[in-house]
Amino acid sequence: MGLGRWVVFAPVIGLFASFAAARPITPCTPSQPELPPLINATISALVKGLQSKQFTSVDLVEAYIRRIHEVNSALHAVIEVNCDALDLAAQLDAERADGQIRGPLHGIPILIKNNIATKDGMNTTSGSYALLKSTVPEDSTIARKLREAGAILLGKTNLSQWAYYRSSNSTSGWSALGGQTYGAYYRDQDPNGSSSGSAVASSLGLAAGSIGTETDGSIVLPSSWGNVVGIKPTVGLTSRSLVIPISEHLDTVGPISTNVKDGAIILQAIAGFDAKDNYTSAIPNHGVIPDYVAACNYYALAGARIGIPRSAMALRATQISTYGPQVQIFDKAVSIMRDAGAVIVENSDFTAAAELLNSTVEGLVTNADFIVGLSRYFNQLVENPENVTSLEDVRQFTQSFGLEDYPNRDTKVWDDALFEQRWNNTDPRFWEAYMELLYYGGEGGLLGAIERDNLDAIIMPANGSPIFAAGAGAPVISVPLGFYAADTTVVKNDRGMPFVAPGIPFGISFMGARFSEAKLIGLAYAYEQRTRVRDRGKLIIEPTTELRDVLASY
Ligand SMILES: *[C@@H]1O[C@H](CO)[C@@H](O)[C@H](O)[C@H]1NC(C)=O
Ligand SMILES: *[C@@H]1O[C@H](CO)[C@@H](O)[C@H](O)[C@H]1NC(C)=O
Ligand SMILES: *[C@@H]1O[C@H](CO)[C@@H](O)[C@H](O)[C@H]1NC(C)=O
Ligand SMILES: *[C@@H]1O[C@H](CO)[C@@H](O)[C@H](O)[C@H]1NC(C)=O
Ligand SMILES: *[C@@H]1O[C@H](CO)[C@@H](O)[C@H](O)[C@H]1NC(C)=O
Ligand SMILES: *[C@@H]1O[C@H](CO)[C@@H](O)[C@H](O)[C@H]1NC(C)=O
Ligand SMILES: *[C@@H]1O[C@H](CO)[C@@H](O)[C@H](O)[C@H]1NC(C)=O
Ligand SMILES: *[C@@H]1O[C@H](CO)[C@@H](O)[C@H](O)[C@H]1NC(C)=O
Ligand SMILES: CC(=O)N[C@H]1CO[C@H](CO)[C@@H](O)[C@@H]1O
Repeated sequence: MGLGRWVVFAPVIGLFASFAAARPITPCTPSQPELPPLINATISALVKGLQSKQFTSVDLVEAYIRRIHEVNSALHAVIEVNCDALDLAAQLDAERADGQIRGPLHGIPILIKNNIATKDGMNTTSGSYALLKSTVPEDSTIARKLREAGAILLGKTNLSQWAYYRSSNSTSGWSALGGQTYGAYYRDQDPNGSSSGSAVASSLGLAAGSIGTETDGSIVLPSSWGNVVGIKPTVGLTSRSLVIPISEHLDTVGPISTNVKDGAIILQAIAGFDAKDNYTSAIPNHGVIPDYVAACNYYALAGARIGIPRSAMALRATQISTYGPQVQIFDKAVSIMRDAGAVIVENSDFTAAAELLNSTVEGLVTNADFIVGLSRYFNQLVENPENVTSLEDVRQFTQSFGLEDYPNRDTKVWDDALFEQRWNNTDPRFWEAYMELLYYGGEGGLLGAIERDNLDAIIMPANGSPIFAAGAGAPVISVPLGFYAADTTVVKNDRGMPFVAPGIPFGISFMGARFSEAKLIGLAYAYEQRTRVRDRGKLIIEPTTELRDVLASY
């Protein structure tokens, strides 16, 4: 293929480029475009390379699989590589050669979280042996839409088991089937979670992007810890059909990517009405999805009204280690936004923030939903080797199956739901709790502040932000903000994994009204393009395989 020629010429072009820089002359051979480095290759750069036949989707899959194998024994970000990925890539390459393009992700490899079901050779387990080799009747809607857009489902990412809805003393990013995921910015780094593997995979360019799920923080927080962009969409913008649930009232599915525009491209592909998830009937404008890619506007901050919930941040400062350094860098980001024309509204506060942070209603709602939603998921299985049909069954299995690491990792979340709370979302008490939660996220919180101060968005450090959007099902985008300084004291979790340490990243959250993703994407993009914080991250482990290595091996 023509690509071999490129490999031979590469060093020559390199020399020529430095010569040309010193003395501008017209090159006598047309210069080959550079191959995109996979650590931060944008989807548009990859599409361009595929279109110009610089490389194929088979090459891309090959390169990403090699990258996964380079780091996975250390980081456990990927739980399963799709053994069909190369065949799927060859198929998509053939279609491209025939001029058939399925959609904007044609031939682009994407990793998805292991609680999102696929009907193929891969498992969907939420990291538990209870669901190993279980099968579903069809693809989840998210998987189907990705395939329809042309994406190659490259594999499944590791996660906090059951999306961190099992244990009071486990760790983020641990699952019985996938082991412990680590972050790539510090030795044994706590990746936060629960979409830990998806975030670490995007940190390291193990695919062109990934998919996570969030109930309260599971996209935003691992993205913050991973120096990547996480989009937590409005509950109802993306279908949860055949996604292993926590809570139908809070769960949502969204992209994790190296940059905002790629998140927009992926969100565009997965958003939309789905008859199998009636929350998607809340999508405004008769279900027409805005153009999120066009929303990526460098000037989006000009004239935008952006609120800062200082009193909620002050409450968080009393709860979160080293919030102070995050706020210092946050305040610099605020100046950058002001310089870009944003109208900053200080003290745009969540009036019931203290009550929310002190309340247990969110847990009551999610427990009640979990019991019912989990059974509904199990009932849809075609094959269910362990015959689990209820939370009681899973608890029984988990406590008796050695590799589930019980009691070292307890089942307190389930014990509380089943034996303390003892009611589910069919109980009248559910509505009382849910209405209280809606108040905390609505009038008493994020939505109230947006309404009162006529805001386009609220911003705050990403760490500690998700709870303010969770109850109302509101969207959040986390973008890289900064890194802990070299003299930062290391803080470890109960199992010795550092979550605060020199070089560990943290993000900034853009939070908005329900279905305001297009607006948030614009603001996040304008901020990202002015700061490019991700480029300053210092990985301690990084895969080295590049497209040129794959091309050279033919
Ligand atoms: C699931 O994982 C098991 C064990 O790794 C494997 O044998 C099986 O092929 C995988 N896929 C399905 C759909 O069970
Ligand atoms: C949505 O679907 C659920 C489960 O299928 C059903 O119980 C509920 O009544 C539906 N809600 C609406 C508003 O259609
Ligand atoms: C927090 O909750 C406890 C127990 O419900 C209550 O006693 C206390 O007053 C609450 N504090 C705030 C700040 O709401
Ligand atoms: C939910 O609670 C009702 C009332 O107690 C009960 O009949 C039903 O079986 C419960 N649903 C599940 C899935 O446990
Ligand atoms: C699950 O149920 C099937 C059919 O009843 C049975 O053959 C199988 O042994 C059961 N599996 C377990 C692990 O109990
Ligand atoms: C986790 O909690 C369980 C139940 O309290 C306890 O038996 C176990 O020792 C705890 N694990 C650790 C590592 O503390
Ligand atoms: C993730 O980070 C948040 C801080 O924003 C912290 O409260 C939480 O404990 C972390 N979660 C885990 C499971 O590490
Ligand atoms: C990729 O990272 C390099 C090094 O940090 C940076 O110079 C370049 O602009 C980045 N490219 C993209 C597309 O983000
Ligand atoms: C694809 C892959 O590397 N999977 C690994 C995930 O983690 C488990 C447990 O550590 C390994 O056994 C798998 O091989």
